[in-house]
Amino acid sequence: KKKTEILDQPAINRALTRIAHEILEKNKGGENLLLVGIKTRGVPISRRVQEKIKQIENITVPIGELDITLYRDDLQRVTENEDPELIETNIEEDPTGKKVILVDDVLYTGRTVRAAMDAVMDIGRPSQMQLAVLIDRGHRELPIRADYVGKNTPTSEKEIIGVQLIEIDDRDEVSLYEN
Ligand code: 3GP
Ligand code: 5GP
Ligand code: MG
Repeated sequence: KKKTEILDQPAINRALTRIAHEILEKNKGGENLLLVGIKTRGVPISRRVQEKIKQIENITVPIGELDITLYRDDLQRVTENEDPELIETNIEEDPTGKKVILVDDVLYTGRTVRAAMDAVMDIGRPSQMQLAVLIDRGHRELPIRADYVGKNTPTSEKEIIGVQLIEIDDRDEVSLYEN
């Protein structure tokens, strides 16, 4: 397995700082936002963005979590006939009237994000939804795109992006793995 590093720790940090600024710019400040992290690694990413928004504008944006499990347990796509499934929702803030920003580590087919949008809309009616991802690896199967992207990383379908975050793993690193 060949490995190529895409983002190191400072690069991840800079990308998330930029995304925080872009969120504040696009939404003319941090009012009326709700960050929703998609488990597992979307959650620490959403917390980091929340912290950066706090540092920039001194506003604490509320945060929630969705657990959307993909394609059972192997990492290869078994999706041909299965979609990601909502396991658990933990969103204390009512999304109604808010601009909900979904946060995930990797955007691929878009099916996870579609499930996340459904889950949020089952709880309330956001005035708008936006999407922030650390990596967009292409291969969309739905008309979904991210509003905020850490890095666009075109991949083949056989390649896999490894995302490691210090909150979960032993370090911050994003790498491309090819067989
Ligand atoms: P995450 O929950 O932190 O996002 O899907 C479970 C985990 O497997 C994900 O972690 C993700 O990082 C990892 N993963 C790596 N490659 C793939 C892939 O191609 N598809 C899916 N669904 N997950 C992948
Ligand atoms: P999608 O539903 O868009 O196909 O896939 C998005 C979800 O699958 C993300 O939450 C992400 O965790 C996972 N995923 C898809 N491809 C990759 C990948 O190459 N690397 C990692 N780390 N996760 C991936
Ligand atoms: Mg993920």
